Amino acid sequence: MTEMSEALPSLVDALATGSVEIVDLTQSLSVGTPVIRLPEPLANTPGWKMHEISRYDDRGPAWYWNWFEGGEHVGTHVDAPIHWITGREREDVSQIPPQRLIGPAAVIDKSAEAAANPDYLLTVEEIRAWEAENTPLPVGGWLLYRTGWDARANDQSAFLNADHAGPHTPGIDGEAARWLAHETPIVGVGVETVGTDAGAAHSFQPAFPCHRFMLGAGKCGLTQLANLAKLPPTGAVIFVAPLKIVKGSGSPARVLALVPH
Ligand code: 23J
Ligand code: MN
Repeated sequence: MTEMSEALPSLVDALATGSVEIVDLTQSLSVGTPVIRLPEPLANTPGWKMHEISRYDDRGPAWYWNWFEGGEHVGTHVDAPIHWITGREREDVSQIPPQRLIGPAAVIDKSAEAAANPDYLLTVEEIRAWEAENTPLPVGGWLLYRTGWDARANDQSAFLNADHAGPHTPGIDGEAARWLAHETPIVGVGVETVGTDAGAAHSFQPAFPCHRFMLGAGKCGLTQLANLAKLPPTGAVIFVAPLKIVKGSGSPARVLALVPH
């Protein structure tokens, strides 16, 4: 063979020397993992559950294994286009082209704003300002929206932050969701919260705009991310690995970032 790309040997070397670091963007998956709560009369997802099959005992003397149950949308997970009615003719989670699951990350940090206002909504103007300071949103990339909400990820009540009026968690405004879906070359949006839409998005016009526009445009959602604070605004590459569930609307995922030092 001739002229083989040196990109992978360079990457292997960079990983060995530590000039590229691996950051785990995945929250731990356990019975304590927070899950979304939709209001009555809507149906809700079960959380994560594990059942022991055997543990070096009568049921299996030399091996430990479990079986699990849980919703597709539990913990750090991918929303496939087919999850929303606007994407109903589009890909299920097994059909998402793998090329879309590895790409450059654009990280926008609004943790100070979200700390001051839990209903904070990201706007087109702010994403434009981020682009002016950094680089245009990348082709085939993922916009990762940091809000500081990952600090609440081990506490269902703090994570959902609900009162009598419903949940209060940060999100993306309707115009920004429409713009990201139709006028930028990104393939997905990732967040630290329980869903890609704000807690109050059930009352937006239209409702759940991030789901509606992004999934309708064949793009993906990615939720409950951890460690976004360890990423630079540009320069990281993420690997998004949902289970290849046939007809799945989404899946828990392992999400890793390669970060240059
Ligand atoms: C169903 C209905 C509304 C929402 C969601 C699911 C999610 O957040 C999800 O995990 O896709 S907002
Ligand atoms: Mn979801």
